[in-house]
Amino acid sequence: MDIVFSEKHGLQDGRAELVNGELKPCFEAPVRAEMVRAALASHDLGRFRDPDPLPEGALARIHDPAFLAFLEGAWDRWSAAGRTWDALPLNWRAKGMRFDRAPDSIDGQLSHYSFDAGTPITAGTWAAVTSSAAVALTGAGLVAGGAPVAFSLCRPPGHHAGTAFYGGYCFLNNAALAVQALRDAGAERVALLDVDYHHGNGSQEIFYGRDDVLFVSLHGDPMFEFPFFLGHADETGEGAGEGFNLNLPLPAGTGWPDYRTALEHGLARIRDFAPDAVVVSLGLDTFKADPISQFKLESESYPEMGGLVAGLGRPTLLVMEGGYAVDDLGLNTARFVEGFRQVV
Ligand code: OKP
Ligand code: ZN
Repeated sequence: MDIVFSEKHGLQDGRAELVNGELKPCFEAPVRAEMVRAALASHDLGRFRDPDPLPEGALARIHDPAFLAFLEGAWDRWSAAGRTWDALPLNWRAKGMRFDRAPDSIDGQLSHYSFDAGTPITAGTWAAVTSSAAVALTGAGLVAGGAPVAFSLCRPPGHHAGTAFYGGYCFLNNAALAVQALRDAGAERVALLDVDYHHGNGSQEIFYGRDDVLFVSLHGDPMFEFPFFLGHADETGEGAGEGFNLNLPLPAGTGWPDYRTALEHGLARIRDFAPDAVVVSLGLDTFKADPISQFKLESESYPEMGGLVAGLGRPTLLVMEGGYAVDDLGLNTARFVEGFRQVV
């Protein structure tokens, strides 16, 4: 198995996010990817390779050009305004305020394009997120070229980023870019299975009206968990996409037996869809010791999860998303991959 990885992930190293009303060190830190890299290497789970350069126009297959231009220029505009800390937004719209035009100022645009205060833009953000996207697209190319499985060790993660918004530690939607690249390479139907603890609201928004991409997500119920405003079971798709979005929200405290039941339900829907390829948004923040999450999966759950996903028997790209219990993140990721590879 090829493992695509870039050192450039380290260029995203935000100082702080708002947690319980205090500015705290970012959970989404470079050490995460280093732990995963070390564990995949020590378990001998594949060959590491660098990403290919981003193809011209690849990001615009998913993201709005004005949003991309904003992300690319945001740090320079912020620092030109004399700010030295990370760029964070300070306010958002409520009902009755306008969505139909973007403000001109950097502060206004940070608010316009974001949905949380946990996703700092730094001097290295654009380089890191474009590198993370390249990691995903290179993995998609490997799977499109016939690999049964590939691992894109993306960081920063991507599943909260939408067509024209960032948030939840995500800027560009790596998994969605990979799905689109597989479609563009000839796959007629692609399933996107999101097992990160948080609902992949960006992925859902991107594919909500489409019947060529099935989105299936298991996550903490948005009644209690971030991102709060999307991820309910009654969101089933719209227009041509009706029936091609499956949300499986689960209660706080969910352990492996109930998780497995829900996963088997999601996998049955994917089998029924008969995709030519599968992309997995692989978050390991369902782990019992995750500091920001409330599921109770054990390390031993992950080989079984990997095996169940591999049982789909489709070419599969594994795309790294969340997981913040850094001491266990590498091992849990390696265990998922080991379980997967016992089947494939
Ligand atoms: C990104 B991914 C913690 C607040 C957390 C953002 C969570 C983003 C998770 N007190 N807010 O889905 O792992
Ligand atoms: Zn998550």
